[in-house]
Amino acid sequence: MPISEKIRGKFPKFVEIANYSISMAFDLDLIQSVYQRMPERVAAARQLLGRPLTLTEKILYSHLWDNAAPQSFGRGKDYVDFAPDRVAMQDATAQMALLQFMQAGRPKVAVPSTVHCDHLITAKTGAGEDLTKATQESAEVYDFLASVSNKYGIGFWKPGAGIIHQVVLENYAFPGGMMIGTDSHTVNAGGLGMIAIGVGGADACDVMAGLPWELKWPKLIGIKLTGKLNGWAAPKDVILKVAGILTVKGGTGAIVEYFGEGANAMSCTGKGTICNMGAEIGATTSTFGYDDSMERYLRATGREAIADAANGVREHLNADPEVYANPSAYFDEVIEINLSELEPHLNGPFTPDLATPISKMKETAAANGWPTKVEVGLIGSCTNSSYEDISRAVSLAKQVSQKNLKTKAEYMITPGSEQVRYTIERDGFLEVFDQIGAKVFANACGPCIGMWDRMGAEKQEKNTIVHSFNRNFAKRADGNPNTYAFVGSPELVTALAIAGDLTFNPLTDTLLNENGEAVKLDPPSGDELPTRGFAVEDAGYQAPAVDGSQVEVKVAPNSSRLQLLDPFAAWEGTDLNNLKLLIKAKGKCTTDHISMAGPWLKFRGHLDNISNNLLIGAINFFNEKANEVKNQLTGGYDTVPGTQRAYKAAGIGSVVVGDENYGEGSSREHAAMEPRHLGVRAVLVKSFARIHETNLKKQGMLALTFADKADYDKIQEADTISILGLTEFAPNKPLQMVLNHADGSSDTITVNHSYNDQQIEWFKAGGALNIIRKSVA
Ligand code: MIC
Ligand code: SF4
Repeated sequence: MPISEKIRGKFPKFVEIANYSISMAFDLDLIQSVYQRMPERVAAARQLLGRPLTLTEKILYSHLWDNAAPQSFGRGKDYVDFAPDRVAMQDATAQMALLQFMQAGRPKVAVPSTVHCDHLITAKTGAGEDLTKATQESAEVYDFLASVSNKYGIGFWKPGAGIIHQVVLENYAFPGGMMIGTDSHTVNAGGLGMIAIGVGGADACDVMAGLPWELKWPKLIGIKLTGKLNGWAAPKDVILKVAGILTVKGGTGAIVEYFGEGANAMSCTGKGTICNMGAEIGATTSTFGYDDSMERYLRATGREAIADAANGVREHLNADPEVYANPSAYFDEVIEINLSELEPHLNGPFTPDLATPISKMKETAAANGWPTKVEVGLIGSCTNSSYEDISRAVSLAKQVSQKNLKTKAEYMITPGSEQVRYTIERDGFLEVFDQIGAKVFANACGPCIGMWDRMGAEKQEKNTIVHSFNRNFAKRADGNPNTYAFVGSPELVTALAIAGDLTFNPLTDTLLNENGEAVKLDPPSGDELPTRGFAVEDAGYQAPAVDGSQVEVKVAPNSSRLQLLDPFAAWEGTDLNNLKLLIKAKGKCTTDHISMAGPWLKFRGHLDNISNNLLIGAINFFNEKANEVKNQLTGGYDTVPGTQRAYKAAGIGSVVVGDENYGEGSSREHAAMEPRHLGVRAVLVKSFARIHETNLKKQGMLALTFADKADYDKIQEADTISILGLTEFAPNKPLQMVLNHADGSSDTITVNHSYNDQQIEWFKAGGALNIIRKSVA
């Protein structure tokens, strides 16, 4: 079998096959029209504000929904309507987004949109077999997505074609554009100078239905990169360092704009890596100004016409020079990083912002008792699978035989797209990886999203892995809570896999080779872009029907994977009384805790079935256990979904209480729809992550925050709760919550919200979709 077939497998055939070649640029007309209107809009905004503009402001002002009324918007205050240029969805979130879109009653999507099948492929034996298995297992879901795409004019990327963000960067992202995507790492397209933002499916549904998209006008963080990356330092280390500085909450409500000589000296795909992982600091998105690296990347990926068009408006695709000269006058916060001095970092375990420079790993790991034997090194994912990343990793893999070394850890690769995979195979890189015993998985998320059938993971042994992905929350990759996952650049991950040791510092340390000699690894080197150009035989794209009106979308009524949606009930028009506390979650509660991925991904199109994972990862404050809460009806303890289903059956609503940055992580709206479906009425926390807060609002839930964070301590295990003030629910007007404790005492606390008038309408209607549905009917 040729290596490519072993590695890639065959693309399954769907409804209709259209040819795709890499010399084709999608949506050139759209891009040209964005560029055409940009100079005028930028000039108008500059005049309005009476000062030079950042790049972010230029892109935002060029994409206002009703351009007639630009104002000086309050950063972090004003909600503003935008008209994004396009929408991207991945299979795990597209199912819910499209189930909602089908209810909107529109014949076709209003803006160019795509679906990418990447999240549902389990990595086990290798790409070929894994892909075949996934297409069998998820045939129903893929058929659904393919036929909905075909019907509504959505471009469809088949399983195995690649990971959404890599495919978007290669095909759709363009400097100065604005897009939204149903995945938090949509921000990856900032590497090509876009404002690209992760959203829940309901937001995508609005934009595809031709409605405006709302965002709070962001604060702006400027990051000036001086110097030049060299030696072992990689673009990944920039964002690992930034995450260490800003933490998982530091970017909340902000757009991060990178600039400086260091930015210009970096590859476009490296910029993509930095923007991608900006999701891990909670940033709304990150972006870079248009430069030569982006032009080179556009040309290399067959988009010469877009590069030419962008060159025509180059000045508008960067901030005004005054901004770069005096950034602190224009950004709310400015951080400066000297790339010449940047050290490789490893972030983790269990959180992406715990940054340790590699030179400090020995002492830090010892002080914390982290296991230092590296069991597996994994490279790739949407974050780090560019040609440059792979070629630099290969330069290290080659040294294994050259220096008579032996790779100590297992080593795995998930290429980001078929185009990258095909090209790296052609250039002999896969063969080099093969020689060090690497396993090449399908062009898909795989281990990054817990779709990793890792042998022995069920034994839950304490162990360490290193990867070049972006998230490392507990259990994320292999379901084992005792896997310590560290995030690093593909180069460092490769070096650590060769060494088998987390504390190996390739800058200073040596390895003992098979002859017993101490050898040093040479620093990585590689090509930014393939010198022979990219190539691909079949990229895995399928264009939609020109007229999809006759296409039928089938959902079997007894399916366990797909379920058509019923509208949620509207608000009853009164205050809410007699609500039970479902859980008071302690500490970190990410979307992985609220609606776990991995084995649950298969239910992403079936709301009732996936609701059985509601909050099963959250830690109950009162007993420090996961998935064990007091059922106030029986007085006993039960699982979270079990308890909530009992409340639902009894017609009793409930409240979920959480800590800081609740809902951090993914864009998955299941984390909001599940509690809504099961009858939770309010989520009360110390603070929210942006996408999750919006998702809750969209689904007609109450997303509330403690006016006084110390009131978290007043919540008791068997509380019965009332929410007062809803009949006068208004922007900036807090609500009251009465906590009736089991001992007969009570506390009344003030709770804040960030609902604007429109969002209050969503709440009243029982969800935003009920409003769109009404406007169509
Ligand atoms: C992730 O990285 O967590 C995911 C899986 O890509 C999610 C989307 C999802 O939950 O489906 C994301 O980041 O939004
Ligand atoms: Fe897929 Fe991981 Fe990227 Fe999310 S972060 S899109 S799971 S590769």
